[in-house]
Amino acid sequence: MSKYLVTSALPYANGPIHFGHIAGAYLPADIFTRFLRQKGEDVIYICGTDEYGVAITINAEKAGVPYKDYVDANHKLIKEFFDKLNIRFDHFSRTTIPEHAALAQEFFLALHKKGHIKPAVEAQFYCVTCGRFLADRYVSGTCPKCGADNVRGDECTKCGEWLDPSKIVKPACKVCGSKPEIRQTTQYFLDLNAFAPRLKEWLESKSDWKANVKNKALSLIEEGLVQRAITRDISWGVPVPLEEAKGKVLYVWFDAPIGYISATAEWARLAGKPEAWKDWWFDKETKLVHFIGKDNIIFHTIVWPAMLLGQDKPYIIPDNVPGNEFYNLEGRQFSKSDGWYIDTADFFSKYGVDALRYAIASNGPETSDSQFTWEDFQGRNNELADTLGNLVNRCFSFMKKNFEGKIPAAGELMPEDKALLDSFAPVFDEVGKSYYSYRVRQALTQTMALAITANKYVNDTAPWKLRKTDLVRCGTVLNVAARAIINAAILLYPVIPDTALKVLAKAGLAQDGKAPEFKPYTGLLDNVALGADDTLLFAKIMDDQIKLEVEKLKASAKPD
Ligand code: B3M
Ligand code: ZN
Repeated sequence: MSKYLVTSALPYANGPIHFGHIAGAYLPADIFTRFLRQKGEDVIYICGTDEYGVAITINAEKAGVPYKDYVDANHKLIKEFFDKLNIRFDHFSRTTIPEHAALAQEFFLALHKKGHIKPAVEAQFYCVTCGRFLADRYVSGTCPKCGADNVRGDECTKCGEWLDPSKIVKPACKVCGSKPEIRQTTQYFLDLNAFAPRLKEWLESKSDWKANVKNKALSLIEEGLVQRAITRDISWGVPVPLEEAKGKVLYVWFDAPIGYISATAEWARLAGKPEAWKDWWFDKETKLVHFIGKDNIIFHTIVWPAMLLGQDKPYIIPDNVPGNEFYNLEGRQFSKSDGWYIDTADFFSKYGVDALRYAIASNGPETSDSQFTWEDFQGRNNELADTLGNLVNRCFSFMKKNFEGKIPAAGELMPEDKALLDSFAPVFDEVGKSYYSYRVRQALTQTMALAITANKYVNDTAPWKLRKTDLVRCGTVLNVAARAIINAAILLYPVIPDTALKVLAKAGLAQDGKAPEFKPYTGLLDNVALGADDTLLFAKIMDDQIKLEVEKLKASAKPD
């Protein structure tokens, strides 16, 4: 048994999140942890909202709402969205809790004491009209690295580069639009280069990482790590814990990853074991796994590990950083302000959560960008309806009608029965390997192959014909089909948990909401009473419905 501490990138408490975020950092982590629980591994899944930073202050100011009220409302909104999607954290915290600030300051001081953080005078944009330094996103312009227009000051959304806000080309104040001037201010800089050899060795030892993540991290080290300011002249954030730095706060990307630890500490405290977080963060056996989108790679593979290595306490560093590519909507980035989005309340009033989880998981941006299209969603939903849904429905309703609501006992097994039964164990092996190596798409292809085979088995053996000619054989076939259904449900649990539990309950194997063990089900099922629930698992989605959705999207879109 292994010990896993799984996290997803802390979403900014800055408005609703969308399916693109879900596909990148949340659903893959939820699937992974659900699978680990099925395997009986020791696992906790930790997340929370990232509540500081200029992305937030700008929007709160625009809305005319105090920062704290703004993040409170968004924290709630985001938490509800995760609940709706069945993303099940052990704890969902926030970076504005007091223990977070204390820990972030401790991190800063440890690095400062060792000489890894030093003050320096920096040239920074200052807006004369607004009367303030333009930290991070208060300035926008052209990316000095890739040339993309209209990028924010601290990170290029196009190439993912961590930018020095004073290096932006054609700068403009985000608030008033005027051209800022350069002024001097003292900031504190983290010397990443001091960690480069250790980071390089660590990264090179990771043979099981995704190539995109590992290569990106190594190439950043190759290019040479520059010192970066980790403090800002704004009022919203964790105060820099130095007498001489009054009025400055930590840069959000310095405090945010510490949120993984403070959230674990809060989880432990709320569970009445305030020291228990150390069993995870100080234990060399813990596998720390950070699920993120590709725009966060530098922070999780360079900055954050360096911050951990620079502490006096025995913190672990990441075991893996499964970074995903981007997930778009019909060829463009999801964007509510551009009118290019899906109204989630409306979506869930019409379509099921599991159909969405399945659609995203089977087409997730694991190795390259992918996208939600209405047509793809229809296809995936209908695929579930036609394979799993159809199989479950026709077998169980047939048993209800003809076998007094019980799974008939199996008689003598024919070669085709044995072939199907013998296929379960190898499928569990393959699918298990896929889940362990973050290949959800592959896991689903392997699982659905079993469902397709089982459907074909039922078509070929035609129990509805056997009922009139050979009732014992008919019962045997249904019994074997029921075992296939149960095994498919167990395999699909990480991706479509509610449906999987519903199927098991229909088969008379209710789990009380618990994750079914990830191993081939070998029970004989003779005369097991089926569950009472007769509802269909998935409703098919018709073409005209999809046409309407696409028209609605196009109508709400602002020009590209
Ligand atoms: N909030 C950025 C983002 O949502 C940031 C992640 C923090 S993870 C420590 O993309
Ligand atoms: Zn201005």
